Amino acid sequence: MIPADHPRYRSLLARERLASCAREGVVSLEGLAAHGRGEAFDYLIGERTTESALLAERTAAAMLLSARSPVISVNGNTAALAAASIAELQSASRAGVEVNLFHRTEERVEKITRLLESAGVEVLSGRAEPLLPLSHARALCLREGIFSADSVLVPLEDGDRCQALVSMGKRVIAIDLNPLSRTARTATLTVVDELTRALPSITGACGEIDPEEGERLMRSPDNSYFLRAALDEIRGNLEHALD
Ligand code: PTJ
Repeated sequence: MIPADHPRYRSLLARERLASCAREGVVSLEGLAAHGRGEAFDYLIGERTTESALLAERTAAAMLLSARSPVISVNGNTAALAAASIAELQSASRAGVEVNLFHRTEERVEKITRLLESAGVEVLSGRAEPLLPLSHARALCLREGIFSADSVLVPLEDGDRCQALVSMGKRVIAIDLNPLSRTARTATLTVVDELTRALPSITGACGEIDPEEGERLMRSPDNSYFLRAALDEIRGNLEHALD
């Protein structure tokens, strides 16, 4: 039981949630390590949504709204931390939701699907086929889902798969606290923000953007602008860390 007045309450709650989902087999053990890396970068970024991340989130919303067939790719960590936010983003953006795992087992796909459905997500179903230009299970996805999508939102993606999606001509929106990761550098647009802050912000923007702003956002600065802005933010925070 985590005391609500603990200064790191939110962070401890997220850890407890991930640990319990790991025990249930929803989150992979590797997912716990990935979360730790995310926490470290969140510290450096100041555990808040920066101005440039906010612009990236509005741009992500514009990209989803203008997509012909947007899909949100959900892994274990995302389902554990943000199932309800995925449901809200799905209804605001009309995106399909596909469970797509790095450490894939059919049992985990099933458990994550059930968790998402209990939060109100409509999960794409069908037989996954090896359709991505990758070896092993990471190539698997749904023909009517990620394979046919023109835009894919990938929270916490692996760099290889992000690269594979981009090489297939898809617009890839990543959510990744590490602006130096291969995913962050490869994606069409990277939102450098924590998942549970980024998703509601993208959902909110979906409800606010009019077509004119949408078009303007689509001409937004390119991905390297957002990565540089995040690195500048981190540099500034480090310079003033002990002030
Ligand atoms: O559930 P599975 O089997 O699909 O596995 C998922 C993981 C996350 C294990 C898999 O995709 C993986 O190995 O990811 P990576 O390559 O470790 O990348 C995860 C990235 O997400 C890292 O750059 C972290 O900094 C970042 N990250 C971790 N937690 C968060 C985050 N970014 C935003 N919000 C977070 N909560």
